[in-house]
Amino acid sequence: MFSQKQCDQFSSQGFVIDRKLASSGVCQAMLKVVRRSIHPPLAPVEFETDVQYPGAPSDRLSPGGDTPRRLLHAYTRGSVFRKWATTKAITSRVKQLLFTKDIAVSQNHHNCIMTKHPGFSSATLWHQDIRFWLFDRPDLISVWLALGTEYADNGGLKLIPGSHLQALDRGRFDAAFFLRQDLPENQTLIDSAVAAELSQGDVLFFHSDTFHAAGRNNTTQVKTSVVFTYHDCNNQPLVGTRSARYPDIRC
Ligand SMILES: O=C(O)CCC(=O)C(=O)O
Repeated sequence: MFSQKQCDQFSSQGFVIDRKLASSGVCQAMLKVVRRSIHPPLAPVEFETDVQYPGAPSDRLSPGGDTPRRLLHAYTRGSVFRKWATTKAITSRVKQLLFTKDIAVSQNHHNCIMTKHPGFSSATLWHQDIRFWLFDRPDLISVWLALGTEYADNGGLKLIPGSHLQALDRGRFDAAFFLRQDLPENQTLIDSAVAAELSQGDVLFFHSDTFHAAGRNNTTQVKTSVVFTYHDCNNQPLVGTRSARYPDIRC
């Protein structure tokens, strides 16, 4: 369980890191599945070219065009992922952060293995994960497990502490709901970001309203992380949206 201090940190900062929540054995078992799923990439996969974020190859035929960004549907890629997503070490913490006894893990969107490859990875601009979701309330928690070391230079996440509490006007975002970088008031916010430095087995819990971003992987090693998103069962995805496409798993 989280300590009161960790819960308070999540409330005020919008994120909290718990170190070494996943054992080396679990991480190795996941990495084994990932290695078998990359060459060739096993569907369903989101390629770097699909997102067209800064630095992504322009099309599938250009160099690096077949670089996977996300191995989708992690939950169904192996029992090690299902066990992880529903393990009490995670679900009890998410319940604490959401103040509920009844949660579900989504099988939609952030149910994936993030792979960030040297050479052809892209940068993710400043955003809130809620841009991907449509729920009764914007109150979801993403749980990010590092399967290796993560830091700014290999494309690790940066987060803006307390940004989940700020209500920004629509004009501060671009059409795709990324923070506009041409506005001085956004730059001030971005300047307050911190890097989430993670080691294998560390877990970052962050609120769907917390602004975060990540750079390209400038190293020679692939960076691999697993991410699942949870919500209170009283907070449901809107019918007919992609947030409701696949059934949630109660846990
Ligand atoms: O790894 C990245 O580039 C960022 C991923 C991210 O922010 C997301 O999937 O919401």
